[in-house]
Amino acid sequence: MLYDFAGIIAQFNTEEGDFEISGFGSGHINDTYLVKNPGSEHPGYLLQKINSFVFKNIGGLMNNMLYVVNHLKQKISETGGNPDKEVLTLIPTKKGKYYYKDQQDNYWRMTCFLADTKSYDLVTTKQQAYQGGVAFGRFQYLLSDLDPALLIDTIPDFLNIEKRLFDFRKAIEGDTAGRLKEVKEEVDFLNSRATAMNEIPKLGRANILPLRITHNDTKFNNILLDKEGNIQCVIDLDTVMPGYIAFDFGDAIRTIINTAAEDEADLNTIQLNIPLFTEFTKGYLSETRSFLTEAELKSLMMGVLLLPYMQAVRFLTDYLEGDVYYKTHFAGHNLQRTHAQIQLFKILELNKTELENILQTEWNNLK
Ligand code: ADP
Ligand code: GN1
Ligand code: MG
Repeated sequence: MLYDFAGIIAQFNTEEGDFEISGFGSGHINDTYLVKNPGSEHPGYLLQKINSFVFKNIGGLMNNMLYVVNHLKQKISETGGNPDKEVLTLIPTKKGKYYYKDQQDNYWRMTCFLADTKSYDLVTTKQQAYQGGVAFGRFQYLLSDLDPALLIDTIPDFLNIEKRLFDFRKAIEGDTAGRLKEVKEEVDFLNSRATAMNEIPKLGRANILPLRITHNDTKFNNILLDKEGNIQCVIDLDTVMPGYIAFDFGDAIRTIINTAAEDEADLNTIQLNIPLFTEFTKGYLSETRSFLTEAELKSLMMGVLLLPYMQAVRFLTDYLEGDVYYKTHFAGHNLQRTHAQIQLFKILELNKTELENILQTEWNNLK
């Protein structure tokens, strides 16, 4: 679809210019564009069309984002960091809002483009894994004194596995795309693990795990590393809301420990890179040890199994519903993603004890 980019950009308080627009990034939800004025020293902007099928309350979402970036900027300034580089900067519209709704009901926002940074879909080095741990651990730490009650749930029950399984079962019953007959084996496998995956919500209800402000979408390409390969900025703040810290740990590990892509077709290439798990854990615990409880430490491994499992449930639900949620790039993409996540989950299950031991050792090393 073609948009009136010049008209959209003109709504925002940017520098003047004859901008060039190009598609950017590999996110599954929003449409992202780089907006650059070729004649200018200015690094440019990122323009995003926020997915309003996925996010039903965009005013509330942008309010959350403002609270979060303002809080992070203040904390980072206090500790001598550079808030312009280390935190996303929202560009206001000329009317003083942080998003613009066009005549076709598309919602747009702009942030400063962070030049000389890179996001990675696949993690290959120990430095990247360690920096990922520092990034998400520090993110939780810096937000630990922001009142969770200030934030709305931008997607209600987003990482609530009980609700995800409820939706999965509805999709199976509805079978609206007529695909259930192809995926009986996958459905049976996921159902066989459903009870075991309920630990985190149970511990939460029993007040054994505290609700904190978490990122909730910590796949590795949601951080930007600088030229030296160190963490610069955590991005993709649409899902920052109250959650359990094991969600962030588990979803980051999902993308870090896997030697293959999230949607890898050749299941034999999906293996665990355990040294990367150790590095991420070291970085993460170094930032969170001051507030993490024993119960939370124990919950981290639950998150490591839960997040790939939940991802498989979500991809298969979308496949059954006819690919309405995630961007797909070919027919059967959501099914291929499901297979890859189930495979990852199965190997994680087999290696559970070894990973638990690493977590405990790294925790003891820090004491
Ligand atoms: P999505 O929700 O679709 O994943 P993201 O907010 O993660 O959207 O942005 C998509 C990609 O754009 C990121 O993975 C990253 O590569 C890039 N990106 C996002 N924000 C910035 C920024 N401010 N500066 C540089 N690159 C960015
Ligand atoms: C989506 O937006 P993106 O691509 O960073 C999704 C995450 C999934 C992820 C799987 C709002 O993240 O929950 O874990 O795809 N975001 C939303 O790759 O649903
Ligand atoms: Mg993203």
